Amino acid sequence: MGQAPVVYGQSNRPPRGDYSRASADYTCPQNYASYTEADHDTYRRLYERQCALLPGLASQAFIDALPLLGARDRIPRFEEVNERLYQATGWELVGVPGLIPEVPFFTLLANRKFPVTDWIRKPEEFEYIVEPDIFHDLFGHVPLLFNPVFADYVQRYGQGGLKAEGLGACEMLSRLYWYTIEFGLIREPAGLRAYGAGILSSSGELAHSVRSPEPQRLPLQLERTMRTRYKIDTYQQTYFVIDSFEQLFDMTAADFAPIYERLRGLPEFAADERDAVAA
Ligand code: HBI
Ligand code: FE
Repeated sequence: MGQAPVVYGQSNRPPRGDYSRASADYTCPQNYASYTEADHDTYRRLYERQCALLPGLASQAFIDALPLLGARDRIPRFEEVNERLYQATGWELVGVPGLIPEVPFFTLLANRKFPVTDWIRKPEEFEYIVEPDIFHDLFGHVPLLFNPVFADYVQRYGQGGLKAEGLGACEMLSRLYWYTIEFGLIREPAGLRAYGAGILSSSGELAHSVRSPEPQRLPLQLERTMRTRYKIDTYQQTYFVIDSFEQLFDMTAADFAPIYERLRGLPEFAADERDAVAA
């Protein structure tokens, strides 16, 4: 079978993944034997560094679930994580060669399958990589899929995505993904914490998102969030803050079609456009 490679954003480099291995739904088996000792060592070093940064910055729900990933010194086998994950919330990880088109992506989420890129960055990319690799997907996204409420939100997001596709509203809905699942902040009893995968898997943005005075932090509000553009290759200049994962889930109960209609006629906000009221 094999699929055409997919590239997002301004990247002009060919994507890293081997899309020729992907099935019609863009999934491919995790080729565990293909990982070198250098790959396992890169995973171990990324895991170790990121773990040391979590206290006081990462959501407690994330910190509590992280050990469920299993191995810290080697790349985990997806089927081993799935034994625990499927028991916990009915989700399972599926391998993908990298970023995949919107509809296959939404379809996987709607079926409680999370696409995890199956390759890892090179040692020289330790500090930063533009495309999501296995460390971003596994370390950043998977632990919170063990949280029942968050797991239900992600499935509902996928279902919403398939509807949005039919309404030409993918861009608006992808902003909700970006400002929650990728770069969301949450107010916990101990204070402001990060729960977005893009933050949790980044060595620099974790402290920046929670502590820096530079970015604005607004309460998550469906319409403001869906109208706010984002940048993919810098720290975020706006973060949206929730009070609980239940709030996220309850928000997706609404039918978004009338919201899309209303927003279509309104101007968008730049990623750094300030609001009078901050969170
Ligand atoms: N593909 N593998 C993968 N991972 C993602 O997070 C992803 C994707 N394709 C599309 C996409 N995210 C975004 O456009 C979402 O906002 C829909
Ligand atoms: Fe991601």
